[in-house]
Amino acid sequence: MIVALIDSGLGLLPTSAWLRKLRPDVDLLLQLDPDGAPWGPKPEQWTINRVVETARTSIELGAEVIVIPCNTASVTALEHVRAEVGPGVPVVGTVPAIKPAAAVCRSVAVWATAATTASRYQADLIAEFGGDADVVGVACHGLADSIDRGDLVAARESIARAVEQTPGDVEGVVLGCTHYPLVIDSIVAALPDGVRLFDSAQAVAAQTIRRMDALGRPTTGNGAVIVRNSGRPGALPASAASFESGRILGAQG
Ligand code: DGN
Repeated sequence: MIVALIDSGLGLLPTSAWLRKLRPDVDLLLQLDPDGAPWGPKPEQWTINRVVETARTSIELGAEVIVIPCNTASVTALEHVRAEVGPGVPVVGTVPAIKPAAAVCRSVAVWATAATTASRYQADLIAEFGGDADVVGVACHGLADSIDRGDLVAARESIARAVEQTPGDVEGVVLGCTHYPLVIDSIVAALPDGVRLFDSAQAVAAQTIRRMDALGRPTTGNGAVIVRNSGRPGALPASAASFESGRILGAQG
């Protein structure tokens, strides 16, 4: 079974690594978009068109399950993708892990792209799952883009600006953009000791497995990884190797 993962860039790696760990033989189609990235600052309709088109191509290439391991694309385009592919193809989205963070922390900052931070979807998540916690959104301008470019210096500057906007008494930071776990060491180093981090990659991978199994078809494959950069067959960008992602890429095998 081929599972397609759609993101602007390297943000799909943490989720693909978990999928690979949980189901070593599943075939993964990684759809990256270097021509269109970053998606965070793009107009909503542009992102909807891009993600729907990529989902359509993924199915033409044999994907039976679509995963959108990207918060920006999920909060913007998830329902449009579901409408496009119909009920026979499971579409698994990603949203910031506000619920688990607010369950155990009194003060939570949600780091994400400008699009996710400004979205109605995130506001609704905070209203529904924020409970008694103080939950604030912090837009991390340029961080996903720096990660895709392999520019760790610029990434650390973005992280420093995010820390400045984060309340001093914060107990939990939600990594509400799937690129951010790729610079987890820099994020941990920039935050006060003891701040807990939350991200969605493992939960999204587990939900994907449930949806695969529910199809009732064989899920075994060859453990292949097929990379397409803006629709062109290709390799993972060289920057994938240059980040604090050794554990993540290592898990991917
Ligand atoms: N990885 C995407 C997310 O989770 O929002 C960010 C995409 C981008 O290009 N900014």
